[in-house]
Amino acid sequence: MYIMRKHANAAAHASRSHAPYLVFRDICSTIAALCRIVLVERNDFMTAPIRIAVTGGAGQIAYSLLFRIGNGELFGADQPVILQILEIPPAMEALSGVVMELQDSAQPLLQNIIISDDPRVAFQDANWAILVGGMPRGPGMARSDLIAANGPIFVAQGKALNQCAADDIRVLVVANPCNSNCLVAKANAPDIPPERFFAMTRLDENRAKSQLAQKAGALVGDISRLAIWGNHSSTQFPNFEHALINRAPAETIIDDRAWLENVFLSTVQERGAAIIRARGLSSAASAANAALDSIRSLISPSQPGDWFSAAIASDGNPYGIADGLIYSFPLQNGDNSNVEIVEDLPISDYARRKMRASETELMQEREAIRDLL
Ligand code: NAX
Repeated sequence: MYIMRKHANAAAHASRSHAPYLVFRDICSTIAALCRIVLVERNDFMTAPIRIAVTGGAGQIAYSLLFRIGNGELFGADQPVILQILEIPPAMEALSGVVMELQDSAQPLLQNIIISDDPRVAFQDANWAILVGGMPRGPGMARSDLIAANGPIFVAQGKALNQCAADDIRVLVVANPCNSNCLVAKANAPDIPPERFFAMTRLDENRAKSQLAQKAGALVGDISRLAIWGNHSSTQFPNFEHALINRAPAETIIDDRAWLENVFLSTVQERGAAIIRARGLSSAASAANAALDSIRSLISPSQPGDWFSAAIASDGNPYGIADGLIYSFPLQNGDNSNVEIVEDLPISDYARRKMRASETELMQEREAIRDLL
């Protein structure tokens, strides 16, 4: 009896002495469950950020571009980004004002903003570099002078990319002359695979689509297969011969070859100058828009049967354009961001002459920067 009572007392004592522990355990497991819910809900924001270096951050294109990257337009609404912005010392104060505005935009995806006048800082671990900064073309400055003035900038930036960028770095050159600047950057970054370098001709493509759509009374979304061939300059060739309007050959809808060869071509080729005349400033919002379009096309599969334009290394291209240039071609993107030139397109004698004229110009530009390659 004593023994039984002793056991009963011991059991009662034991359950009494465990009670605080059990309560504590329940509280802990509830907290753990709540933490798990919070962590799952925050999972999107735990994705590693993409680092995007943008040069020329105090300039007018960047003023549109940076904010659109920060709000998720480029890499999506769940992808955090870090902006790494490069400027030259005289423009750092202006850049600090842009940074204040980026901060004041309170964009949840924009995790950090790094600014520097040293390309090695701005390109550190960058996954993308959008090279917008460069010396502008001054009054009376020949194109060859501009090429010579900008070349050294892209030597330094190519070397810094080679040294500091992330293994998956991809580079879009916007600053003019963008094809040759891209060639210089690529040549000075020997450890980065050449197929990671692009120069922007997407603004020309967008301009060309808009002109065709207006002439045909169609929507820009109805225009497909319209690529820019060659240089981002007045020798560029917006090849209307492959273009479709609502899936029909453009020439069957716009039955006016003289308009296509003359008005259309020169309007697209001279559009930048027309905007400067009208606005007193060069294209900025449309250029930033085209940079976003370019990168989106480079990171996502192309629409079946359609293509887009960017200038890439011409080495081994299927259209007989000389190797060793950065030349704009129609491109398609496969499932794994595997960007390739569209092959087997018919090239008329007329198109061949236009393609050759732009190739010749690019070879002349290359001669002007031979010592930087
Ligand atoms: P801005 O003159 O407004 O801005 C250029 C910025 O680059 C300036 O803030 C300047 O301080 C900075 N900069 C100069 N040298 C630099 C360097 N070494 N490192 C970093 N930053 C440097 O020009 P914006 O209107 O923004 O145009 C920028 C470039 O885009 C120009 O070269 C322009 O010709 C070119 N464009 C290219 C287009 C294309 O389709 N590929 C179209 C639009 C534009 O014309």
